Amino acid sequence: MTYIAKPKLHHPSLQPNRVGYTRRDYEGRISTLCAGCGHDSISAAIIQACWELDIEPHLVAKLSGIGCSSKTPDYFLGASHGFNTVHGRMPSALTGANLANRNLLYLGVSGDGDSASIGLGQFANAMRRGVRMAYIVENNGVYGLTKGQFSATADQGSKSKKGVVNSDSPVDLVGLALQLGATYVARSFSGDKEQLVPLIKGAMAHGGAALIDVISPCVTFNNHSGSTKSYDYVRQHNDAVSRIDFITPGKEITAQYAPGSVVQVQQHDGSMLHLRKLHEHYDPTDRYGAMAYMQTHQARGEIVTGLLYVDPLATDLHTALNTSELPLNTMDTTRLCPGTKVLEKINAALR
Ligand SMILES: Cc1ncc(C[n+]2csc(CCOP(=O)(O)OP(=O)(O)O)c2C)c(N)n1
Ligand code: SF4
Ligand SMILES: [Mg+2]
Repeated sequence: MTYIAKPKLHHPSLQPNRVGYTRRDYEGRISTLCAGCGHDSISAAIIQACWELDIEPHLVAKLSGIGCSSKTPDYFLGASHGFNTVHGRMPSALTGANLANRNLLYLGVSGDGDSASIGLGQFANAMRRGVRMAYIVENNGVYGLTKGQFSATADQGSKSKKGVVNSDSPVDLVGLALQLGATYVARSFSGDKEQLVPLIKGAMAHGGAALIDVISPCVTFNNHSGSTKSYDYVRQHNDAVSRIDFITPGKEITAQYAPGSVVQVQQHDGSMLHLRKLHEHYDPTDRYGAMAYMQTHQARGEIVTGLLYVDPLATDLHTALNTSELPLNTMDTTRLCPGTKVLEKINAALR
C-alpha cells in the first residue's frame, strides 16, 4: 500500500454531480503501480463510473485480495469502506459483509491470480450463489506483484517475457461465470474507457452477481510479442459484440437509433442498458447463445468484449435466503438475540 496522500485541491472548473461531489472526491491515494499499467486505467474508469452514477462514497464497500490489482482500491474511492483480504479470499469476505449489510454497494476487485489460481473456488461459489456485487477482475495473465509468473488465465502457447511457453490450458473466467449462473457477465479492455465505464455502471446497478473480466496489460512482465494479454494483441484481436449506453433510472431517452440496431434492457432499479449491436444476431439475454459465441470466437484467437450476458430480472442471495431487509448493525439486542425460549424452539426443530 502507498501512504502518499493526494493534496485536496478542487479546481473550480470541476463539475459537482447530483449529490454534490466532484470527480476528485472519488479518487484515492497516489498509485504506486508501474507507469502504463492497465490497472490504473481501470481505477480511473471506476472513479468516472461512480461519479456519473451520483454514488454516495460512504455507501460503497470495496474489497480485494492480494496482488498489484488488489492494491488498486487504495487508489480510488478514498472515502468508502475498504477491506484487503488474504490472497484469493475476497469473495467470501464480500459475501459475509453483504449478508450483514445489504444496503451497501459491493465492489470486488481482484486479479487473475487472485481469482483464477488460488481463489478459483471462492470465485466460483460467489458467482453461483448470486451475491449482489460488481466483481472486477484485472486480468493480465501473470502474477504481476511476484514478478511475472504465468497465472491460470495465461493462454496455452503464449510466451513469458523470457520466452518460456505456457503449456497449461487457460481458465476462462467469463465462460465459468456464465456456466455458474452469474447474471451480468462482461469482458472489456483497460484501454477502452468508452466501453468500460458504462459496463461498470451497469454492473453496479445490477441486482445480482455481476462479473467484468477486464484484460489489463502488465507493462513490466507481459506486454511483449508472444503474449496474448499485451496492448497490441488485444487491440488487434478485440471483437466487441455491442457498444453499451447506460441510462440512469428515470432519465429521458433522447438518442435516436435505427430500428433493430439496439437491444434495450431495463434492470430492476429502472436503469436502462442500450446495447448498440455490432453483431446483428447477438442476443445478450441468451446464456447458452453467449457461451457458444464465446467459444467459437475464442477458438479463432479473438477476444470477445462487451456485455455478453445479462438477466435483467436477476435476484440475489438475500432473496434466496429470505433474509431481513435491515442491516445487522441497525438491529437492537432483542432482534439480534431473541432469548432462550426461541433458541430452545430452534434447537428442538433441529433434533
Ligand atoms: C497465500 C498466499 N500465497 C501466495 C502469495 C504470493 N502472491 C502475492 S500476489 C500473488 C499473485 C498476484 O497475481 P494477480 O492476482 O494476477 O495480481 P497482479 O499482481 O497480476 O495484478 C501471489 C502469488 C500470497 N501473498 N499469499
Ligand atoms: S508489475 Fe505489472 S501488474 Fe504490477 S504494477 Fe507493474 S505493470 Fe502493473
Ligand atoms: Mg495478474
